[in-house]
Amino acid sequence: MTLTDEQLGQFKQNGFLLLPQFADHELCDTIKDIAKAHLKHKVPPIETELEYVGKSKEERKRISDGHAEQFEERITVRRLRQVYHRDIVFKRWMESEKIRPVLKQILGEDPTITLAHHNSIMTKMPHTSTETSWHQDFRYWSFENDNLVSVWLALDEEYADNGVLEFIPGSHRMAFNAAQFDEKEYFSNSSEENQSLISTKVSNRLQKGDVVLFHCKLLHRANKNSTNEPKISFVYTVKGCSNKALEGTRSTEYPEVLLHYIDTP
Ligand SMILES: O=C(O)CCC(=O)C(=O)O
Repeated sequence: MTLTDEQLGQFKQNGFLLLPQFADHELCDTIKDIAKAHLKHKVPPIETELEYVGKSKEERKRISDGHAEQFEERITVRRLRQVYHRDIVFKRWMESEKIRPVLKQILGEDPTITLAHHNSIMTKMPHTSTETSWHQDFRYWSFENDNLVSVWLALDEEYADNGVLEFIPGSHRMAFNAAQFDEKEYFSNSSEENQSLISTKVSNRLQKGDVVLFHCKLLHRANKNSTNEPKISFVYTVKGCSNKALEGTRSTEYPEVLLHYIDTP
Protein backbone atom coordinates (compact mmCIF):
# COMPACT_ATOMS: atom_id res chain seq x y z
CA MET A 1 0.00 0.00 0.00
CA THR A 2 1.11 3.57 -0.65
CA LEU A 3 -0.34 6.92 0.41
CA THR A 4 -1.96 9.33 -2.03
CA ASP A 5 -0.49 12.83 -2.33
CA GLU A 6 -3.51 14.05 -0.39
CA GLN A 7 -2.84 11.67 2.52
CA LEU A 8 0.83 12.62 2.57
CA GLY A 9 -0.15 16.29 2.51
CA GLN A 10 -2.53 15.70 5.44
CA PHE A 11 0.24 14.10 7.49
CA LYS A 12 2.63 16.96 6.75
CA GLN A 13 0.00 19.56 7.55
CA ASN A 14 -1.59 18.00 10.65
CA GLY A 15 1.17 15.76 12.02
CA PHE A 16 -1.07 12.69 12.09
CA LEU A 17 -2.89 10.43 9.66
CA LEU A 18 -5.63 7.87 10.16
CA LEU A 19 -5.41 4.67 8.10
CA PRO A 20 -8.85 3.12 8.57
CA GLN A 21 -9.10 -0.68 8.64
CA PHE A 22 -5.39 -1.17 7.98
CA ALA A 23 -4.86 -4.36 10.01
CA ASP A 24 -6.93 -7.59 9.85
CA HIS A 25 -9.32 -8.14 12.70
CA GLU A 26 -7.94 -11.64 13.22
CA LEU A 27 -4.46 -10.21 13.79
CA CYS A 28 -5.88 -7.63 16.22
CA ASP A 29 -7.64 -10.38 18.20
CA THR A 30 -4.48 -12.49 18.33
CA ILE A 31 -2.38 -9.54 19.53
CA LYS A 32 -5.02 -8.70 22.13
CA ASP A 33 -5.22 -12.27 23.47
CA ILE A 34 -1.43 -12.46 23.91
CA ALA A 35 -1.35 -8.99 25.46
CA LYS A 36 -4.11 -9.93 27.91
CA ALA A 37 -2.14 -12.97 29.11
CA HIS A 38 0.98 -10.81 29.66
CA LEU A 39 -1.12 -8.17 31.41
CA LYS A 40 -2.80 -10.74 33.64
CA HIS A 41 0.56 -12.07 34.81
CA LYS A 42 2.21 -8.64 34.77
CA VAL A 43 5.06 -10.05 32.72
CA PRO A 44 8.02 -7.64 32.94
CA PRO A 45 9.22 -5.23 31.71
CA ILE A 46 6.18 -3.12 32.49
CA GLU A 47 5.35 0.44 33.42
CA THR A 48 2.77 0.91 36.17
CA GLU A 49 0.36 3.82 36.53
CA LEU A 50 2.14 4.78 39.74
CA GLU A 51 5.51 4.95 38.00
CA TYR A 52 4.02 6.96 35.16
CA VAL A 53 2.22 9.51 37.31
CA GLY A 54 5.09 10.02 39.75
CA LYS A 55 7.84 10.40 37.20
CA SER A 56 9.89 13.58 36.99
CA LYS A 57 11.22 15.01 33.74
CA GLU A 58 14.70 13.52 34.40
CA GLU A 59 13.29 10.08 35.25
CA ARG A 60 11.26 10.06 32.06
CA LYS A 61 14.40 10.69 30.00
CA ARG A 62 16.38 7.89 31.63
CA ILE A 63 13.46 5.61 32.29
CA SER A 64 14.42 2.01 32.98
CA ASP A 65 12.23 -0.95 32.27
CA GLY A 66 10.44 -1.11 35.59
CA HIS A 67 11.12 -4.15 37.67
CA ALA A 68 9.95 -2.66 40.95
CA GLU A 69 6.62 -3.66 42.39
CA GLN A 70 5.48 -5.68 39.42
CA PHE A 71 4.50 -8.72 41.42
CA GLU A 72 2.11 -6.80 43.60
CA GLU A 73 -1.49 -7.70 42.92
CA ARG A 74 -2.90 -4.22 43.27
CA ILE A 75 -0.82 -2.35 40.74
CA THR A 76 -2.30 -1.14 37.48
CA VAL A 77 -0.17 -1.85 34.42
CA ARG A 78 -0.01 1.11 32.09
CA ARG A 79 2.12 -0.51 29.42
CA LEU A 80 3.92 -3.68 28.52
CA ARG A 81 7.34 -2.60 27.36
CA GLN A 82 9.75 -4.15 24.86
CA VAL A 83 7.04 -5.99 22.98
CA TYR A 84 9.22 -6.68 19.92
CA HIS A 85 10.96 -9.48 21.80
CA ARG A 86 7.90 -10.77 23.69
CA ASP A 87 6.15 -12.69 20.96
CA ILE A 88 6.62 -13.47 17.27
CA VAL A 89 3.13 -12.06 16.54
CA PHE A 90 4.15 -8.66 17.93
CA LYS A 91 7.46 -8.74 16.04
CA ARG A 92 5.73 -9.62 12.76
CA TRP A 93 3.28 -6.73 13.13
CA MET A 94 6.15 -4.30 13.68
CA GLU A 95 8.00 -5.68 10.67
CA SER A 96 4.90 -5.90 8.46
CA GLU A 97 5.58 -5.50 4.73
CA LYS A 98 2.28 -3.70 4.25
CA ILE A 99 3.20 -0.62 6.25
CA ARG A 100 6.82 -0.20 5.12
CA PRO A 101 6.10 1.77 1.90
CA VAL A 102 3.78 4.07 3.86
CA LEU A 103 6.43 4.74 6.50
CA LYS A 104 9.05 5.29 3.81
CA GLN A 105 6.83 7.96 2.21
CA ILE A 106 6.19 9.67 5.54
CA LEU A 107 9.84 9.62 6.65
CA GLY A 108 11.31 10.28 3.19
CA GLU A 109 13.75 7.40 3.64
CA ASP A 110 13.81 3.77 4.75
CA PRO A 111 12.17 3.27 8.16
CA THR A 112 14.11 1.88 11.12
CA ILE A 113 12.35 0.72 14.29
CA THR A 114 13.77 2.15 17.48
CA LEU A 115 13.25 -0.39 20.25
CA ALA A 116 14.03 2.21 22.92
CA HIS A 117 10.71 4.03 22.64
CA HIS A 118 7.03 3.19 22.28
CA ASN A 119 7.78 -0.46 21.75
CA SER A 120 4.67 -1.15 23.79
CA ILE A 121 1.24 -2.49 24.41
CA MET A 122 -0.43 0.62 25.84
CA THR A 123 -3.40 0.21 28.14
CA LYS A 124 -6.04 2.24 29.86
CA MET A 125 -7.50 0.06 32.56
CA PRO A 126 -11.09 0.64 33.69
CA HIS A 127 -11.35 3.24 36.47
CA THR A 128 -7.78 2.76 37.80
CA SER A 129 -6.05 4.40 34.82
CA THR A 130 -5.16 8.07 34.77
CA GLU A 131 -5.41 10.71 32.08
CA THR A 132 -2.40 11.44 29.92
CA SER A 133 -1.66 15.17 29.78
CA TRP A 134 -0.67 17.13 26.67
CA HIS A 135 2.90 16.31 25.67
CA GLN A 136 5.30 15.82 22.79
CA ASP A 137 7.05 12.44 22.78
CA PHE A 138 10.20 13.97 21.32
CA ARG A 139 10.89 15.87 24.54
CA TYR A 140 11.90 12.61 26.21
CA TRP A 141 13.80 11.20 23.25
CA SER A 142 17.30 12.06 22.02
CA PHE A 143 18.01 11.97 18.27
CA GLU A 144 19.84 14.13 15.74
CA ASN A 145 16.54 15.29 14.28
CA ASP A 146 12.78 14.89 14.71
CA ASN A 147 12.14 12.51 11.82
CA LEU A 148 10.31 9.95 13.98
CA VAL A 149 6.76 8.70 13.74
CA SER A 150 4.69 6.45 15.99
CA VAL A 151 2.39 3.75 14.66
CA TRP A 152 -0.70 3.28 16.83
CA LEU A 153 -2.91 0.22 16.24
CA ALA A 154 -6.39 0.12 17.77
CA LEU A 155 -7.18 -3.45 18.86
CA ASP A 156 -10.78 -2.50 19.64
CA GLU A 157 -12.95 0.60 19.62
CA GLU A 158 -11.29 3.72 21.10
CA TYR A 159 -13.35 6.79 21.96
CA ALA A 160 -13.47 9.68 24.41
CA ASP A 161 -14.79 7.65 27.38
CA ASN A 162 -12.11 4.97 27.21
CA GLY A 163 -9.23 7.34 26.46
CA VAL A 164 -8.76 7.70 22.71
CA LEU A 165 -5.79 9.86 21.62
CA GLU A 166 -6.46 13.56 21.03
CA PHE A 167 -4.15 15.71 18.90
CA ILE A 168 -3.46 19.39 18.29
CA PRO A 169 -3.21 19.54 14.49
CA GLY A 170 -0.07 21.24 13.18
CA SER A 171 1.59 21.45 16.63
CA HIS A 172 4.54 19.36 15.34
CA ARG A 173 5.52 22.38 13.19
CA MET A 174 5.21 24.98 15.96
CA ALA A 175 8.01 26.47 18.04
CA PHE A 176 7.23 26.56 21.76
CA ASN A 177 9.16 28.08 24.63
CA ALA A 178 10.04 26.31 27.88
CA ALA A 179 7.54 28.44 29.85
CA GLN A 180 4.67 26.81 27.94
CA PHE A 181 5.47 23.48 29.63
CA ASP A 182 5.23 22.55 33.31
CA GLU A 183 8.00 21.08 35.45
CA LYS A 184 7.29 17.58 34.08
CA GLU A 185 7.38 18.93 30.51
CA TYR A 186 3.64 18.60 29.97
CA PHE A 187 2.11 21.38 27.87
CA SER A 188 0.51 23.60 30.46
CA ASN A 189 -3.14 24.63 30.20
CA SER A 190 -2.80 27.63 32.49
CA SER A 191 -1.96 30.34 29.94
CA GLU A 192 -4.46 31.85 27.50
CA GLU A 193 -2.06 31.25 24.65
CA ASN A 194 -1.93 27.50 25.38
CA GLN A 195 -5.67 27.28 26.05
CA SER A 196 -6.44 28.79 22.69
CA LEU A 197 -4.22 26.24 20.97
CA ILE A 198 -5.71 23.39 23.02
CA SER A 199 -9.18 24.44 21.87
CA THR A 200 -8.20 23.36 18.32
CA LYS A 201 -7.79 19.74 19.44
CA VAL A 202 -9.28 16.90 17.41
CA SER A 203 -9.76 13.19 17.88
CA ASN A 204 -11.05 10.34 15.78
CA ARG A 205 -13.11 7.49 17.13
CA LEU A 206 -11.08 4.41 16.23
CA GLN A 207 -12.32 0.98 15.22
CA LYS A 208 -10.51 -2.31 15.58
CA GLY A 209 -7.79 -2.47 12.88
CA ASP A 210 -7.44 1.31 12.44
CA VAL A 211 -3.89 2.67 12.48
CA VAL A 212 -2.93 6.23 13.39
CA LEU A 213 0.49 7.58 12.46
CA PHE A 214 1.64 10.58 14.50
CA HIS A 215 4.73 12.76 14.48
CA CYS A 216 7.04 12.74 17.52
CA LYS A 217 6.55 16.49 18.07
CA LEU A 218 2.75 16.45 17.83
CA LEU A 219 1.03 17.51 21.05
CA HIS A 220 -1.29 14.72 22.19
CA ARG A 221 -3.18 13.55 25.25
CA ALA A 222 -5.79 10.99 26.33
CA ASN A 223 -8.57 10.74 28.94
CA LYS A 224 -8.59 8.12 31.65
CA ASN A 225 -10.79 5.12 30.93
CA SER A 226 -14.17 5.56 32.60
CA THR A 227 -15.80 2.50 31.00
CA ASN A 228 -15.82 -1.02 32.45
CA GLU A 229 -13.57 -2.55 29.78
CA PRO A 230 -9.80 -2.21 29.36
CA LYS A 231 -8.57 -0.33 26.31
CA ILE A 232 -5.54 -2.09 24.84
CA SER A 233 -3.54 -0.66 21.93
CA PHE A 234 -0.22 -1.39 20.24
CA VAL A 235 2.29 1.38 19.59
CA TYR A 236 5.80 1.44 18.19
CA THR A 237 8.07 4.11 16.77
CA VAL A 238 10.09 4.32 13.58
CA LYS A 239 12.68 6.87 12.48
CA GLY A 240 14.35 7.71 9.22
CA CYS A 241 17.30 5.28 8.91
CA SER A 242 19.85 8.12 8.77
CA ASN A 243 18.58 9.75 11.99
CA LYS A 244 21.03 8.74 14.73
CA ALA A 245 20.25 8.44 18.43
CA LEU A 246 22.54 10.68 20.52
CA GLU A 247 25.38 8.86 22.27
CA GLY A 248 25.10 8.47 26.03
CA THR A 249 21.30 8.79 26.06
CA ARG A 250 18.62 6.19 26.67
CA SER A 251 17.71 6.36 23.01
CA THR A 252 20.90 4.36 22.21
CA GLU A 253 20.34 1.75 24.92
CA TYR A 254 18.33 -0.63 22.79
CA PRO A 255 18.95 -2.07 19.34
CA GLU A 256 17.35 -0.75 16.19
CA VAL A 257 15.66 -2.80 13.48
CA LEU A 258 16.64 -1.71 9.97
CA LEU A 259 13.51 -2.77 8.14
CA HIS A 260 15.08 -2.61 4.69
CA TYR A 261 17.40 -5.49 5.71
CA ILE A 262 14.63 -7.65 7.14
CA ASP A 263 12.68 -10.19 5.09
CA THR A 264 9.25 -11.22 6.22
CA PRO A 265 8.04 -14.80 5.82
O1 LIG B 1 -2.23 7.33 27.42
C1 LIG B 1 -2.28 7.10 26.24
O2 LIG B 1 -3.00 6.22 25.78
C2 LIG B 1 -1.43 7.89 25.34
C3 LIG B 1 -0.04 7.41 25.40
C4 LIG B 1 0.90 8.47 25.05
O3 LIG B 1 0.57 9.50 24.61
C5 LIG B 1 2.31 8.29 25.25
O4 LIG B 1 2.68 7.41 26.04
O5 LIG B 1 3.08 9.02 24.63
